Amino acid sequence: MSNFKRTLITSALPYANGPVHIGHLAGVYVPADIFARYLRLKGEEVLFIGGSDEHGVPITLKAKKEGTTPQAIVDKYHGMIKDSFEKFGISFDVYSRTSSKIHHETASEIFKTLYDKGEFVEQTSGQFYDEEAGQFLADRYVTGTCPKCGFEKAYGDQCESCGTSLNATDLINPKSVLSGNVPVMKETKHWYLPLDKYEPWLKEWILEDHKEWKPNVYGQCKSWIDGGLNPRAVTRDLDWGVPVPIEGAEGKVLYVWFDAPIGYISATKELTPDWKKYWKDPETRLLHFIGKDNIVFHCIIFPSILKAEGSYNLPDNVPANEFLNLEGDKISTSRNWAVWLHEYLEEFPGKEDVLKYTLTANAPETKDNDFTWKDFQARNNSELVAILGNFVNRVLVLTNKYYEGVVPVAGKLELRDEEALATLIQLKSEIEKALDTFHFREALRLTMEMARLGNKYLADMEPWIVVKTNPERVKTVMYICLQITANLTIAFEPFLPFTMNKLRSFLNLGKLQWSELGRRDLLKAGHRVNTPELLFEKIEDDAIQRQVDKLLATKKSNELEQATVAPAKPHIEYDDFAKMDIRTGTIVAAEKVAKTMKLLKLTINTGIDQRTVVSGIAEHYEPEQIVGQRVSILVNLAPKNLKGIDSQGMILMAESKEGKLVFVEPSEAINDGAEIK
Ligand code: B3M
Ligand code: ZN
Repeated sequence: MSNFKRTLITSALPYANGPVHIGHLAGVYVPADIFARYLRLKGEEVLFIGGSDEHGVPITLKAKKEGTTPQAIVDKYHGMIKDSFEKFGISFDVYSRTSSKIHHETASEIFKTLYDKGEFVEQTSGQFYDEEAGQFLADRYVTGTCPKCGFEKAYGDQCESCGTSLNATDLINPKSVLSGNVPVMKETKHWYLPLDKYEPWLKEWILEDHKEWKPNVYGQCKSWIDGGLNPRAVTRDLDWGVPVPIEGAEGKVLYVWFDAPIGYISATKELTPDWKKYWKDPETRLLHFIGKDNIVFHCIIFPSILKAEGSYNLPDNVPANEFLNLEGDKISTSRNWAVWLHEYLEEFPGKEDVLKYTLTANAPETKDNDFTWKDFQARNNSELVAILGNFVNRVLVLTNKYYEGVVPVAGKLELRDEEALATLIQLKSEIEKALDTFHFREALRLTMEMARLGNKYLADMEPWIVVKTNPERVKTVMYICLQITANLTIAFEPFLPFTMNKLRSFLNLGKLQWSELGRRDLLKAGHRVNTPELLFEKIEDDAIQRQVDKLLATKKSNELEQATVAPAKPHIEYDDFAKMDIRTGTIVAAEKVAKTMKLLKLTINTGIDQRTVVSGIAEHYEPEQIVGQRVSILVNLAPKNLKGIDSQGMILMAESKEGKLVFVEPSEAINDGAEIK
């Protein structure tokens, strides 16, 4: 970290309108936590900042939907998110929230400074307004058809189907979410940050000076900048948020993306009176851990705000991740397609580190990745249990068995011993290199190599055999194994903190520093270790099946919900309708049509006559089941020959949500032959 004295790590502030899921964890919190723990282990000065993002339209909409206040919504989810992060072991130095007083003050102050410096452009423009609700319709308060892809439920700020970012006025057939009415246009004044003005500076600062940023981050920035930047409104007509702190702005609040990143500053203020050191001393390195959908806000908009303000540090790096999918499908809160952290913690108690491990081993660092329960099970059973757990367990069991738990004195080292110890040092430098450049997957893989090395060394040395002929040699072997084990407590500490705590207690060892990694004397001869328990438990098939079943049930219920009513067909004239002769009737006989799956031959009493109709309902009804069934029948449909049978008409069927065809049944009071008109 060359020129820096300390590091300030921020992690995206999750919206407090729902719980946190594995996508959030893999994208942001797990890597940020690993990095924070790593730096602490190195003895560096570091702060790790988190908090809830409690403003924005999704929160007000959720409150409306649940018939409560936005404050009640954020109180509920902030508490829930904070609690599950804590139990999961995300080691924030502070977890704050943007509805706090200190945040309102900080955000207002920064807005005011920019306003006073004349950094904003004031502009009056037409915005959608709901006359019935008496309210301007910001962002997600308007839905309509996406002009790009035709998706009918696009929001006023974005189409979730094709990802295009939109203005409400771009939508086709816009509708107010509040009343369902077509909104009207009304003039309103807002303040804009003229991003175009920052373009030359951004070009230099990012495209020239930060070529080392991850390709996905750099690439997104480049395409935004190359596409040309436009002034961006930083205020909204809304009654939930930080009030715009100037006269003539009543009923307006700061745009959530103006205030949310300032939340990092407020949280630091909440934590320490020394906050300026972390934000204004150029010797502090600022890092933003985020997901890819937040790149533009953290790399372009927030830095422009800070630049305009003038006294803050800019991020040195923004190691954003791509997205994690779940069992091949995009994670979605609204479709409940997610593994929720609070549920995981309840269903897999004591297995926090297993999830961290899986999410890191499979982290979406360079491309979107998939989480599957099968992979989760395999990572646990064939890596954590079979490699790390197995090695540690064998070493401790043998130490107890041969030496009553006392670390033996090593004899002269052989080449194999020296090689193993040298590999530790080699791996250490590779792990450091990976961690320093935010390659957490690779860092974890290399760390696991250390455990593999121990496993292999132990298997090759076969102390359980050698002990019979050369017990002196076994002392050396076990000494080396114990040193490798002690080294693992350091190397795995950033990744598996709960487990390493446990391992240290088995070893009777305090927490060591990163600088001690690679040493061959972490456990001195004569030191006593404890009898071990298992470090990891096998995860059985039924536990995995329960999770898979849970997702299947979600999928099923989504499908049912999504089977929406088909849209109305275009208008027809009455005369078109009047041409149809639809009657009430009764099925008097039914039989299968030979050599077909779908067709039944029905004899129907239409009141006019008895006639034959071939109908495609054989997959839904057995013939004997429907004799006597009342039906509606179109009697003047031109006859048609189907499989050699003359079909004279068509019975009307309706399709249920589940896809079953059901009869359109006239009421009992009506005789066969009545006209339906
Ligand atoms: N709450 C968006 C998100 O959760 C937003 C992040 C704010 S970071 C300052 O994706
Ligand atoms: Zn679209």
